[in-house]
Amino acid sequence: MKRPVRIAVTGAAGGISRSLLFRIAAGDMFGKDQPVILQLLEMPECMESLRGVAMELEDCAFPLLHTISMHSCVEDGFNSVHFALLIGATPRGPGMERSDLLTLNAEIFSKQGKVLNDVANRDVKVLVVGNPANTNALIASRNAPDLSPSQFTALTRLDHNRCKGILANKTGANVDDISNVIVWGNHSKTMYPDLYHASIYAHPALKQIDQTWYHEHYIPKIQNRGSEIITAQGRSSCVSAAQAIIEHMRDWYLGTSKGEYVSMGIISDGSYGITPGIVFSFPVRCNYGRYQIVQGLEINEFSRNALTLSENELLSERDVIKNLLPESTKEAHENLSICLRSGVTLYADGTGPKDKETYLQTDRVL
Ligand code: NAX
Repeated sequence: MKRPVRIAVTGAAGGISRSLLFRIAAGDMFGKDQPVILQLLEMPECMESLRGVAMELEDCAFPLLHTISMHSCVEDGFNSVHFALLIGATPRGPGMERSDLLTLNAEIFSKQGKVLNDVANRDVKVLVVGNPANTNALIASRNAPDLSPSQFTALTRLDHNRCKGILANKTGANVDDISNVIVWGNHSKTMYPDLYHASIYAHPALKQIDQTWYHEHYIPKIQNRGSEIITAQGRSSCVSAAQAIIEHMRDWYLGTSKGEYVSMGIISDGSYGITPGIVFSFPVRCNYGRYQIVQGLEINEFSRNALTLSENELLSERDVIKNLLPESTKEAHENLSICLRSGVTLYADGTGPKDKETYLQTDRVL
């Protein structure tokens, strides 16, 4: 049996976690031979509810569930973790402006970034789910100077999966027969679901579907799917979000299927002309526990306009919280060329292999 890995989950008594935790404990995220230690974090007032979740986990008697611990203190909850799933966030309340939401959450995620920097395992892989996910991931990463920016990601896999599911339903194809859909940009209504590189039964998707349907129906449907679900069921997507979190982490850790792209919110290295240093969803392939942006895709004028719209939104989000972005980490976040292309994790403090060493010349993986 392998040694257990430590997984921190914030917002552990919330809607998404109630679907997610049971699947992690069942081995769906890291494999049926990987024991897990769950370090669950909640707000102090939710600890009793979290105790209920923990008792249910215990009662499932999952063979892979090594230990559960519960914390309202981040320093304890993040101690030595290999994976951190940052799901808990302040929801948008009545009368709250988007900028208020950004600021409130920025404070939570700057603190969490600092603590991860201090107490997490040096190779920790972080996924930010709590909204606004891209900007929260940026702020956590910028507050973790000793970790590589490439260790911080944001969830856009739910949007990616929505692209596949809705396309499969429309065309009658199986989800497995659809490849290489892409979600670019922010996890917000400006995200861009791109089918220009997608295929169905190994042939270009856009030759098999009506272009008007793609532009006028499909794109807005994906962009507004979250709101549509809230309107229909009175609460946001939890089960599908949990599935997306499982797949994001599993692919990052165990690798993507051969030839397949997935969408991940990652720190931009300037690929496709996107401002370096912001957290933007790109098509990536994963291998050896790392990801690499798929390069060389043609971006037509329609796509460029869509990418720019989402990029501009992320830049304006960054402006709102810029006082919480330490200057000391700016350079590491805007020059990722070594981290992203060389196949190494180069830490911001300069430790890690140097880019001139010969074994770095591989460009297989991030
Ligand atoms: P819930 O409101 O059901 O649960 C959130 C939980 O987080 C609550 O139990 C709360 O007490 C806890 N919490 C809040 N602040 C915390 C903190 N600082 N430390 C620890 N726990 C904290 O929300 P849920 O449906 O689980 O959604 C969680 C977040 O995911 C929301 O921000 C939501 O907007 C976001 N989503 C992001 C998605 C994405 O694709 N990036 C999709 C799903 C989801 O909408």
